[in-house]
Amino acid sequence: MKSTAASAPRPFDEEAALADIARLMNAGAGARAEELAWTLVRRRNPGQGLGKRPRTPVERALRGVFLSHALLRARLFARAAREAGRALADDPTQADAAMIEAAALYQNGNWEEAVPAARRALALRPTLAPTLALLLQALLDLGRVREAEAEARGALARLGTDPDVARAAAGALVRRGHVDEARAALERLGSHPQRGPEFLALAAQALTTHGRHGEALPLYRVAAARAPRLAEAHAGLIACLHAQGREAEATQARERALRALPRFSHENFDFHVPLSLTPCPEPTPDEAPAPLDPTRALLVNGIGVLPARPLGIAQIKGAVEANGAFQCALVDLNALVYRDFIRALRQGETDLEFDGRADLDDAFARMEQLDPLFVDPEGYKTLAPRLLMALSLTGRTLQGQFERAAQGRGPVSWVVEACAAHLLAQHAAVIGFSLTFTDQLPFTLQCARLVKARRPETVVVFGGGFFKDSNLEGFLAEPCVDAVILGEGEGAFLALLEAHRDGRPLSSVPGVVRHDPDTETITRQPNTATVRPGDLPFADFGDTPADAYLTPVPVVPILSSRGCYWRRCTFCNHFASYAASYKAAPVARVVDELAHHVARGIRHFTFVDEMIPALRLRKLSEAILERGLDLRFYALAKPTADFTAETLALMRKAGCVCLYWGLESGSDRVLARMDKGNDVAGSARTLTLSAEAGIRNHVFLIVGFPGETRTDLRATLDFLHAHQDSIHAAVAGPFVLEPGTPIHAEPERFDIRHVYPARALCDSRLADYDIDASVRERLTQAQAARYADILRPSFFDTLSAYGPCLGTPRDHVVALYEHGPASLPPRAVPDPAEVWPLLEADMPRLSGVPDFVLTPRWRSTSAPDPQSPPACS
Ligand code: B12
Ligand code: SF4
Repeated sequence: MKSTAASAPRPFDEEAALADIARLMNAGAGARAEELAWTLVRRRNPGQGLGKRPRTPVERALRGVFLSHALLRARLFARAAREAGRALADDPTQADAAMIEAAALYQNGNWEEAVPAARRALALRPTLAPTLALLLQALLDLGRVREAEAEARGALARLGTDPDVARAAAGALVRRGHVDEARAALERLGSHPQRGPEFLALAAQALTTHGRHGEALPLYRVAAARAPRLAEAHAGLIACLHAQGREAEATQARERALRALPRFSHENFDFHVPLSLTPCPEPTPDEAPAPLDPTRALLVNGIGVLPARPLGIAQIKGAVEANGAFQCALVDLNALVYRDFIRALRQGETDLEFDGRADLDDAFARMEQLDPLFVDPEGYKTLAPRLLMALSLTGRTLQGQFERAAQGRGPVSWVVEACAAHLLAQHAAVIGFSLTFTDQLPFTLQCARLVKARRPETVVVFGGGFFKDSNLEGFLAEPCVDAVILGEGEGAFLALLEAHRDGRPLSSVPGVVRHDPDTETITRQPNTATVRPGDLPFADFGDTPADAYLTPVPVVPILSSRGCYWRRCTFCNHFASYAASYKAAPVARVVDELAHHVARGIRHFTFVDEMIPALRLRKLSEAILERGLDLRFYALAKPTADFTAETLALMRKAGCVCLYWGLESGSDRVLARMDKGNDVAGSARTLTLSAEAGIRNHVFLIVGFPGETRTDLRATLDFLHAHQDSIHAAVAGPFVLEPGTPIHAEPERFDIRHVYPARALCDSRLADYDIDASVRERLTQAQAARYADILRPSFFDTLSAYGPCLGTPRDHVVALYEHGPASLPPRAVPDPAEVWPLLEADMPRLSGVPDFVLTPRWRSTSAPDPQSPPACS
């Protein structure tokens, strides 16, 4: 008998075929790709009499849809857009091709061109909700807000009963602050037979963007009652109850959610923590709110992932208050909220229970007391992961909430609500939000929106290293943004406060970039208020909470120079921060600042200059010693040959316990391509001398620099192994292609065949790239990421006697190296030959810092829930 299994035709795999088409196109086998695409067309359209080849322009256009779709999925955006454009030339009525063209243009960063393409697609098929969403996003990101609003309103008027269209249009109106309009459009769909509850939850979410949690609550209640498995409704309900301080009810709501969705708490982590922020008293309807004080400003550091003393705003506070006319308070919300979360976790003050809470509390207590176990390498290896667990639990909880809200998938968190109330309670006329890290963006924007919604007369300004002069239009057009200040803030922020006090337009202030809503244009003032580091008042950390930075001793960052003296490394854009200049404060002035902090009880410092050259470190050390200051510090440096034994000995004597060296690679070929300015032999000499002087050497390394081969990588491992006695930790990560770097400007010079640009709000995202793989040994971007992941735990981390967590937070290093043992215990650094085969092994992604699988348990309540409506399905 014939086996039916053997004869049964294999099911056609469309997904695989699309991937094959992209691969063939990429390999230059266009004719075969076209054949395969035509096969797909024929399979999708049986019985239509389609021949072996497309015969008419309409048929060619159909084939073009599959070709361009395959390219879009393979992230070959420019080619996808071209292919879709060709299909449209063959058949101008081909809506799918128009949709793909718009998506590809948008993804490729061609936002301006994506707009007419999306309009063309929508003219062909008005119900293309993803294309409408893309059109609105592109218009908003380009700052063309009036057009965006008109498109959204037009779509609602024409197709407001189409759930997907309504969702896209209402999302744009929410972003523009038209909350009531969006709510009305969404609530209208609340009676939709299947998706009604989803729309009630969306209407509620819109209300929370303006802090109207009280009004959102009943909508969430109805949504959760009608659709008990709708996680967004439960999450929203809990967040609103938290925002109103109704903790017992929030606990009951969570219990209901958990009954309906057993994995609810894993995916919507939200536990309540008593925050020590000042609440802002709600004015009664007939009571006028207290007037804002025009001589008072706040400088706010938004919530991100790791508390560290915010130097930028401390510098601005020092400079503004030295002027005498204004009071400028620092509010490090990141530190304050982390501190409250961690305290609550340690003391069990939350409704969350998890294994190892006692160990966690013990680890923090030992850190705070500089316990011998904490500074001992073996002890640190046990305690640090517990500290990190608290950080990770807090960070993931908060970021998860902020990101869900940013993506329109959840309510604005009660934490944002509490932070905004804390800021408003201070009645400052101007609030300056600082952004250093990308991960601060979701929180900062949500918080600023709430502030502006409650007190529209507050001037809300943004600044910080995150902002570049590109893709700013959409951010500036946000209703909550009065201005962005680009570049150094000391002089510019003071000038802005003066302009506001004197009633002058903000657009006249140096460094200010603004969106004019009437003309929809951007006005820019060059930042002429730049500063000479030597003339600046000292950074003022007076308002920062002493106990919130997770270090056993207070550690203060110092910036002795701005920019980089070298400015040549081809992978780097740091030097662009200060208009590509290098400004160094006189050594005496830097030591004055150190002495100023020492007089206030600080002995531990981190020099956060991009790089300090050897001669300057020598002079700084001499001056510290002359002044008789007893301190400890680390700094960043380049392992050049001018670090002599004498210089390094002086540095050690002056308190330098650790240097972070930009070693980058153990291959001279790679170092030359980086234009690093030093070679492997010279680096080895410098590291040896530094270790002999008693300084601990931490090296930064890049895995997969474009054009780096496996041989080069192996040379790096061999170098580290051979010099392990003088290397005390290695911080290694895969190469990232950053806009603004020489490699990004000239990729082909670095064997990069194709860059996939990505444009994002305010900033360019890191770009993906393809390496020219004509040399087989070259590492691709994916290999670099994988190799870095494998080598971190198996090799790089073994160089640290304190284990993989050393450096998170990095400020630990100065205290550990001061109080830890004078000689470190031996480490087991494996022979590179042993770890090399791991690179080929088929293993899951690994991470050096342990990841925590949390098994939260919630305390339950037996109290009845008076507000709960009867559940119905
Ligand atoms: C010191 C530093 C750190 C410190 C802490 C910094 C801090 N304050 O929190 C430590 C060591 C902890 C650190 C860690 C990391 N860092 Co770091 N770090 C820096 C560094 C070298 C200097 C920052 C600094 O203090 N500069 C000095 C101050 C005076 O300048 P400033 O902050 O820009 O402030 C001035 C202006 O911007 C402006 N300004 C600032 N705020 C405001 C507000 C208003 C209203 C106004 C008007 C003006 C204004 O005025 C200020 C004075 O002139 C920068 C590189 C750089 N050149 O910026 C990278 C940098 C910020 N770090 C970076 C990264 C990637 C990291 C890490 C993720 C690295 C890693 N893989 O572990 C970690 C994680 C940190 C985290 N997410 O929590 C990236 C950030 C990229 C991004 N967009 O997110 C940077 C830009 C370096 C880079 N190009 O790669 N970092
Ligand atoms: S990597 Fe360091 S030394 Fe090189 S240009 Fe950048 S900041 Fe300067």
